[in-house]
Amino acid sequence: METTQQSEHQLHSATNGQSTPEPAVTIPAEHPLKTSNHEPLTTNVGQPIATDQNSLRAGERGPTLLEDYVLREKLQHFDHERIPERIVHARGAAAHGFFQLYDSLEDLTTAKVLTDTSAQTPVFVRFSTVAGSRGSADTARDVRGFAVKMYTTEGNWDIVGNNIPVFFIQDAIKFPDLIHAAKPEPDREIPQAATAHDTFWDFISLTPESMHMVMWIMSDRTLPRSFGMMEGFGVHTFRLVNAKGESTFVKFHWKPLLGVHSLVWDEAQQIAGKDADFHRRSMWDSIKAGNFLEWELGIQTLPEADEQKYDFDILDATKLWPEELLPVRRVGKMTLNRNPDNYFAETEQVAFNTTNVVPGIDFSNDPLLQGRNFSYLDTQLSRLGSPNFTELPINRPRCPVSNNQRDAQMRHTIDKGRVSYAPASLDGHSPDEVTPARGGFVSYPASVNGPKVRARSQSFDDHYGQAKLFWNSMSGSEKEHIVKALQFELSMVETRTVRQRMLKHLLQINHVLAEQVASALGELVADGHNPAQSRGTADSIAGVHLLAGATSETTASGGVQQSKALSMQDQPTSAKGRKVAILVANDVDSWQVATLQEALQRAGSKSDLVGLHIGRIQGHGGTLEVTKTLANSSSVLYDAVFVVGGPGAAALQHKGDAHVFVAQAYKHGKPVAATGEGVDLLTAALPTEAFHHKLGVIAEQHAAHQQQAIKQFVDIVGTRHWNRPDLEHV
Ligand code: HDD
Repeated sequence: METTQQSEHQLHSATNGQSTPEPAVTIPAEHPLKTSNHEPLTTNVGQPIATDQNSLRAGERGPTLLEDYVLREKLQHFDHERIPERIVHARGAAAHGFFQLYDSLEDLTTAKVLTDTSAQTPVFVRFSTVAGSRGSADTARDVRGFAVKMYTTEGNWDIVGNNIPVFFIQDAIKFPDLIHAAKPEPDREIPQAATAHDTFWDFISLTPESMHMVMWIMSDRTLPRSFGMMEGFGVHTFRLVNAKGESTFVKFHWKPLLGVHSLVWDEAQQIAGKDADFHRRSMWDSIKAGNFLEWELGIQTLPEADEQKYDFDILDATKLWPEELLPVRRVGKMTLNRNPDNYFAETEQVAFNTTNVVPGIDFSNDPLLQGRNFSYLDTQLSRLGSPNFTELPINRPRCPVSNNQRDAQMRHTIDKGRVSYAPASLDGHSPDEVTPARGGFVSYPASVNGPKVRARSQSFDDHYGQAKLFWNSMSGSEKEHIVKALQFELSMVETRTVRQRMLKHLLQINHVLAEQVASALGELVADGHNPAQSRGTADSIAGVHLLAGATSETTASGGVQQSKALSMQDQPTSAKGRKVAILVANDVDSWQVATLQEALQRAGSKSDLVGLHIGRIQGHGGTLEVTKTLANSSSVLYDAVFVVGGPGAAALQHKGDAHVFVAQAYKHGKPVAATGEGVDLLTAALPTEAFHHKLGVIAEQHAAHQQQAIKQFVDIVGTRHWNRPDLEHV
């Protein structure tokens, strides 16, 4: 039976032609839910089906009959199950939740969602990668989409953002070129979900405006640890408009309460093979376990009068507003607390649109935004097949909808009456326009004048200034990761002139950066030094120091030379939302396993017992339930590793897979701990320096101190240790 809060039909009677108009049936607050537990099996028109195991045929060994409408209906429906995947952001995962405002922003806007602190606004948020197909891996190096749909009382408000605050291009007319260059190359359909190929870097190296974005995508920001550990950005400058009709420019931010954290490239590549669903699984599991994902909504505001105040143009989507100039004010919190019921109906069919704004929120003239304002509706029409896609449960506003739009494919609403036009005087007449005083949307009356030109303002011309700001703001190890990412990506480019063109751009951003990248490409940078000889990267620690000191004078940044907000170095860390591998074997200390698991659970971490086989094993002091094996998991799927002591732990020392497990965790900067006999595995698998420096490696042989070791470990579960020596030799 259908469990539904929806009435039989959606009936609109505002245009009712009968003498007594019937009240409009309000749109259901939620979507119809259907479960199929022990219900009678039927055809799509409700005829009970007696057998679904065999088609209708002439004789048991004879041909299938055309008459078999049950077979035909089932196959026909199946044959049409797919819809076109999104041209970009095809791979995504989503969750439901709500937004709650802290303080009213009525001095800035009339939008009820930003003025009513008592309202809990339902939200649906979809995270995505950009370039890969629907079946590609979650951990590809890529920008992440961060699309928020708020079902406000004044209509749907979508912030269709990314986890990076700037974009590749300044004008939407370049978007198809950018995406064609990034997607698999058209003759060979290679590579999938990767920018490390010729066409991407060819386009980028010929598009200097992309250089700021290039620094972001080559940083660890494109390797998020989880969706809940990413920032979100509306990217463009929007407007807030208050009751007096005054406009304030605004940028929207989502700040994760868990802090911003990332994987490393080697790890991300391995995860793509070990668990291509790493991010969606992590979000699903967290929400299911009651560890909800939380962000604060932040706003940066700029008075209309200050539009031209800075040396960057606020209409240029390749520029951010440094938080040192315009601080982020946190105004509310979004919580994702419910997994979707059905991937296709919700996550696949959700349709975001940058034009979905509410009264009190308006657009700026950012040419990228203006183009997007055309593209999203257009794409939904081909993706979802009909202008009635707004009637799909996931897209339907939770406030009344009423207008004279009619018909088209798959119309669900049954509009009653004779009137579907305005003005109309027949009884029932058209829905009334809403005056601004009663909350009707009016566009901010910005003055516009100028000749019609296909040209960009000179104020968009600085392409390197904020790339330098981003570079300067990175810690030494963050810079090292950028260098390595560029070395990797450009070394995959087959065409030498493209690689060389990119080096010229990098040279404009920072000399040391360009030299270090050039060293991996066998190139000399412009001044003729052989970088491989002059500034080798063989000693990683020395390389990090060198990079930390390498800065460039910024421009287009309001004078800001370095911005703390751009680095992930000092982000809050905790065990919350993390996952720990506990390596076990027969006869390990069961009491210690239980103590550790409890401590981790209290701290908000999930843990798996990883052993030589799944199922029950006999621990020292009790049985243990092992859920993962060294063969079916890997340290890359965890944030930290603990090897539990006890007489049986010695067995792990002789397992190659166990060595690889802890050695890789060490290489990726993760906390590694062992107690009692478990320490032998660390001694065998890790370099001797690992213990001397105590850099996130806890080795506690004495039974009396094991409690203390567990506490220390839980405290650092969420921390990566980038300054470990000798990583290249692990
Ligand atoms: Fe876009 C999808 C974010 C520029 C055209 N975009 C899409 C999604 C996100 C973004 C998060 C996925 C929404 C979902 O989960 O369904 N896009 C951005 C950001 C941009 C941006 C932050 C720059 C600031 N996009 C952009 C431009 C254009 C598009 C300049 C075209 C002129 N984007 C699309 C699209 C998509 C899309 C083709 C594909 C699927 C969809 O819209 O629904 O229309």
